[in-house]
Amino acid sequence: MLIIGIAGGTGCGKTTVVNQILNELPEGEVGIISQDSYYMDTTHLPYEERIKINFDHPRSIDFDLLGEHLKDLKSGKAIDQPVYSFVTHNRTGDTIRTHPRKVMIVEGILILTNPEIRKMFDIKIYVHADSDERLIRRLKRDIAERGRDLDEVLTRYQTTLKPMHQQFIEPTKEYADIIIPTNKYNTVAVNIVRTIINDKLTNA
Ligand code: UZR
Ligand code: MG
Repeated sequence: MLIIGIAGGTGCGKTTVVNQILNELPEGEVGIISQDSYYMDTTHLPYEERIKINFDHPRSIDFDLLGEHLKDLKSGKAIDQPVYSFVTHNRTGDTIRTHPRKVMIVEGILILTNPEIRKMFDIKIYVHADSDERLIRRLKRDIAERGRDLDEVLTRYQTTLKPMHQQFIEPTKEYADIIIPTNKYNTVAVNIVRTIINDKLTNA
């Protein structure tokens, strides 16, 4: 099994890169694990407390569970990936059965911050877009898809997203094997990644 970690700040284009890679590989050979599924269980907190959580800090992620799940997958076992709701800011209680695949992609802003998790990746990718690009994308997405308004998104960006990005996310670029620039749609870099994956798959 080949485990690929894909990190990068909010709005950098991780999801686009993941989809581009997926489209190029044989169906059924790739599985996806999203960091979102591994936000800590916050059932014990009331909603008013949950919305105050700093979701851009590494301690908001249940890396122990993610690590266990990656080990299980590596040893051929299926896992039950928790399903997360951005509306309630909590796990829904549902899970998705995720079966081991030849290639597993793990994506999320903070996934390269944890040393144990980093060790489990065969390929580490950091997706880079300029911070103004990322803010524009984040703004559009949060307004269109998550029911936030302009002021709310900008305030959160200044008070939380930007400082957490500088403190925790950007420094993990150093651990990356490959940095993909995505200020523009980037097919060349994705083709290179696909070639590496195919090469590993055929020589595995
Ligand atoms: P991407 N996030 C939420 O908005 N609500 C939650 O309940 C959990 C996470 C956001 C989080 C982070 N920050 O910036 C973003 N906030 O999801 C990461 N606030 O996701 O890489 O897709 O932008
Ligand atoms: Mg995303």
